[in-house]
Amino acid sequence: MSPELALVIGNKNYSSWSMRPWVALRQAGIPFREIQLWFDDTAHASGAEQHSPTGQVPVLLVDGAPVWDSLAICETAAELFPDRRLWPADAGARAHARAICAEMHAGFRNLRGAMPMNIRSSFPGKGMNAEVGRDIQRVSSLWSECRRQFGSGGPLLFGAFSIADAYYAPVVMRFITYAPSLSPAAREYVEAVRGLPAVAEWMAAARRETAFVAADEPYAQKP
Ligand SMILES: N[C@@H](CCC(=O)N[C@@H](CS)C(=O)NCC(=O)O)C(=O)O
Repeated sequence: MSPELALVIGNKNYSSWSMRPWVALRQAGIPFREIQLWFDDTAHASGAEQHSPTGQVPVLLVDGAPVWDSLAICETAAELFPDRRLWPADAGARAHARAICAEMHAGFRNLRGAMPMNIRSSFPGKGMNAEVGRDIQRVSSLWSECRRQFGSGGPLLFGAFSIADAYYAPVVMRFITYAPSLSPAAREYVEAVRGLPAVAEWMAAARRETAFVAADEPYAQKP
């Protein structure tokens, strides 16, 4: 019998780490209950310590037991639901997918810091500097490389949907908000991710949110 899953997340407009496992589970059709917590002005998810020893979101509760950290959550979901093929089936592609997820998980700090995820807003040109430009260049080249090597079966990084697409979905959101100039291949990938039903559902919910979190809003004043 499948375990009962509950995913604890933050604000859909801002919480890039929450978006990754939510999109992975939803796009794969894995049923889960959503528990949404709200960020305070410092972007702390109020009440998260009730669910996770880190006091952060996301957390997946598997029959009530917490699995924290977005990558651990995605790995756990892939193991619990092997038929959903959350990782590519081919071992070489799977290793590559894990490498680019780890790279996202541990890196791109300049991009993440200067262009915080803010789905409902539009800030073209904001946040750009030389270091951010280098991060964007690296994202763009790793996307192109995946598409070229592994993407022949569909429009996503490994053709069909995988955790890698969920992992880069918040970068896609940033590219829509801050509109940096992108290669045609990167623009095509942005459109493919935005068109995923789970991503569209998350974006629609993010746009309905009105909470303003000062720590995540370097380019706007509190209304
Ligand atoms: N490495 C963690 C990062 C989680 C994280 O930074 N979550 C943010 C929200 S997106 C958070 O809960 N921040 C509030 C805090 O640190 O108090 C993951 O991948 O899940």
